[in-house]
Amino acid sequence: MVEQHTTYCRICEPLCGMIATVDDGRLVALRPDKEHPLSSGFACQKGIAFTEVQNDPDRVTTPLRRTEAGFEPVSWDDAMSDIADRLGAIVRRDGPAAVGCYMGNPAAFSYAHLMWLTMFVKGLGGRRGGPCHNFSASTQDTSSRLLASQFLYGTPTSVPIPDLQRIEMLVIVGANPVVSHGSFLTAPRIHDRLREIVKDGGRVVVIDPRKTETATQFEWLGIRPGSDPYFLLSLLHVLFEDGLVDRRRADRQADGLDWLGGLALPWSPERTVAHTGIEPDAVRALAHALSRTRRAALYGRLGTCVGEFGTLTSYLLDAVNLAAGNLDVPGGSVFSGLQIPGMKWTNTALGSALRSAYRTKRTRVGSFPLVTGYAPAALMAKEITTPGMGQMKALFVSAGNPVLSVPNGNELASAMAELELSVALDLYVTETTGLCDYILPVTTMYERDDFALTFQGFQATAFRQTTEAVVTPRGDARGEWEIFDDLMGRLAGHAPMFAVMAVVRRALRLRGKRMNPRVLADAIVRMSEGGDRFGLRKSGLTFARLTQEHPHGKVLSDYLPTGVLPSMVAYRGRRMKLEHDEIRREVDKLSRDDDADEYPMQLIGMREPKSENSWMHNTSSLMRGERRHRALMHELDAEPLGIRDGDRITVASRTGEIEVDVETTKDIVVGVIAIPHGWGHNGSGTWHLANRARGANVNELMSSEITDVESLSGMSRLTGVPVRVARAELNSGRGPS
Ligand SMILES: Nc1nc2c(c(=O)[nH]1)N[C@H]1C(S)=C(S)[C@@H](COP(=O)(O)OP(=O)(O)OC[C@H]3O[C@@H](n4cnc5c(=O)[nH]c(N)nc54)[C@H](O)[C@@H]3O)O[C@H]1N2
Ligand SMILES: Nc1nc2c(c(=O)[nH]1)N[C@H]1C(S)=C(S)[C@@H](COP(=O)(O)OP(=O)(O)OC[C@H]3O[C@@H](n4cnc5c(=O)[nH]c(N)nc54)[C@H](O)[C@@H]3O)O[C@H]1N2
Ligand code: SF4
Ligand SMILES: [Mo]
Repeated sequence: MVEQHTTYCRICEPLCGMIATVDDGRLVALRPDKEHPLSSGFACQKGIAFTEVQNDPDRVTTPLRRTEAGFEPVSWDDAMSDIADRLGAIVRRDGPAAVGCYMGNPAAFSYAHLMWLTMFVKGLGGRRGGPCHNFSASTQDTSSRLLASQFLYGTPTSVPIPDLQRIEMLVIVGANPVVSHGSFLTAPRIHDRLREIVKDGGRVVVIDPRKTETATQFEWLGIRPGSDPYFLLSLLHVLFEDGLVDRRRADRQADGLDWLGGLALPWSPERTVAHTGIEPDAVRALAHALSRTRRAALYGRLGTCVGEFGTLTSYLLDAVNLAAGNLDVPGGSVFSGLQIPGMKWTNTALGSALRSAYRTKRTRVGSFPLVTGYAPAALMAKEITTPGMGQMKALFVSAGNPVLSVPNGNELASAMAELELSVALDLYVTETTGLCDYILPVTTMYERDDFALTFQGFQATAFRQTTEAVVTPRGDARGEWEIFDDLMGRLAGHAPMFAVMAVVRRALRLRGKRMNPRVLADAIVRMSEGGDRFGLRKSGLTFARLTQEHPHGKVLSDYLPTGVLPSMVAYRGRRMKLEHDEIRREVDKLSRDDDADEYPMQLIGMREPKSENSWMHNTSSLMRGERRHRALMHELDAEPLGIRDGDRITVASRTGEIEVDVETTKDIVVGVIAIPHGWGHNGSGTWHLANRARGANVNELMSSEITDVESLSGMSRLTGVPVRVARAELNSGRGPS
């Protein structure tokens, strides 16, 4: 029997509406949902191609145990009891501090996964030797942004986004939404929305070292990688010097405005052009336009987060928005979110707890603070190999491929061999999961119900959608939350919280009920904007009512709220705090210069329309035409090195060296080379198409040295990395492969 189910895609952040065709319980096709109020008939090729992931013969659909002869299928009970026994023994012997978890990007799209994995990590607790090691993709992605918010607003959960509905001038710094479809900004059809800004007489300006797919369509200012703090300090300099700061408004919103002005004072555009490559006139014109345009905002994303000064850069983006009078005003940089009554107090309590944890808790290796509880994943290998109390002996990797996504993947791959227990929850045998003792098969997004909790704070239009599973799990696949729930039950003797949960679980079972994360997600929907407030509002929303009565989702209001800054600030007095010694110290570090002789070029990343980080290279419709991994460099850099379009090149950094094909172009700043991450399928995984395409792991060039990890947020440095480029044959004697 063929059925059509309304649902939504959870590969990336716009969460486009999808219609799933299910034939006899099997997903056979996906097509964009025309009735979705925001994506209205749009879905990208990755979203459509997910049918192939769902039915991929290479997908892991039964628990696998590694043996000397390779992986062998085992029953869930055998796998879970062995894992629980071995984990229990490690915890008894070395304490929870010998256990680590790494949560990868796809986990952010599943409320249940996120909640139960967090519970597992926190519940395991930390008596002897400190708490469980808690890693995630966020130290390759968002920690610097979140920490900047923690400094400015007192809580990492307050992250402003551009008000796309009303904006007239959008300055995009280090983001490529035409390819990424928007990040920390949930806005389906984002390309159309940017075009509309211009069609309505507005401007979109892109500040990027590469003339990206986004920059090509709008105005482009090429910038040298990693130099954004100079550029942003100069914008502030002009705003203050030229009297463009709306002081009455800014003083109402924030403390420390004079301190900020003092910070920016030395950094005139004439002084910073040598670092950024952006002409002083262009900086001045931009500062004036930002303050003059009533509805304008700066928006930064990955390129501003993963540089040497990620926290400072993110801080400065908001500081410019504030100084130019564009924060928390219609068409400016605004706050989205769930609008739960009393959120102000939750923010205050959470902010205070996280600030205190930031001050007091440090990692064992490198003594880094934790941002939203996460330690730097760049140090995962060293936490395994460094002896002493708290040395990591067991690792859980859930929805991640850190061998390809964190710095120095080779170091991590060899460190993993030293673990006593390693368990992966994944769809595939990958470069990382292939090294684990167990791979536990998990449900795909279409095999689970969902509510995109993580992304509610980034909705450019107040919007709510939930979905039920559209197919039953393939093979023996289980939801991640069920796996962690099972494990917590088996480990009830090892952690007080697990013991309490076991009692609750039993009590519920007696009443024929089950403890599950859906109850929590439902409560959030019910308490948030549009929710039924547990019966107070008769026609209000619940999780089930959303899926049944609004399967395409529901727009909750025409515009995002403004004038809400006081409730987003967790500091007493409810005003932003601009003055921070940490920020001052970062600015003081700026004048240091890199030694450019040996590694004269700078490496940046590049996302591709048909890749999703490391995990969609096994999907034939996305790999058509023998798609290859390739770097992009300027013709003017290539020529003197004897490099021509299509050549094989070596790229070397202080950390490592890779070989890759190159494409030459005029659309990149001279001195910069762009290489996509997520490639380097080396055969340790079993995805046959991905292995055939191979490519190189660009993260072999990234450093995991303590001194190269951003000291404030523990962020990996993934952009602006100094490298040396040469033609492969000339340099290594290895011919093209
Ligand atoms: N050089 C460089 N490195 C980067 C970046 C960069 O720009 N440049 N970007 C960084 C960023 S922003 C990110 S987010 C990280 C991503 O880093 P990771 O999250 O570590 O890696 P992914 O490649 O996203 O791998 C996701 C894994 O989850 C599996 N998976 C997919 N769906 C599910 C699911 O529903 N459940 C479970 N359990 N598993 C699932 C996939 O098979 C895959 O193995 O990479 C970072 N690394
Ligand atoms: N097709 C596709 N979409 C994706 C993903 C994917 O892998 N493929 N990944 C998803 C994930 S996990 C994320 S986090 C988002 C990321 O979403 P985005 O941030 O929008 O995407 P990126 O392509 O990483 O954009 C970063 C931009 O910063 C530029 N850049 C690099 N260094 C600097 C610098 O120092 N300064 C400035 N100003 N710019 C710099 C790069 O050239 C690039 O254009 O995309 C998501 N969407
Ligand atoms: S843009 Fe992202 S959410 Fe939309 S269909 Fe493509 S992968 Fe899915
Ligand atoms: Mo990401």
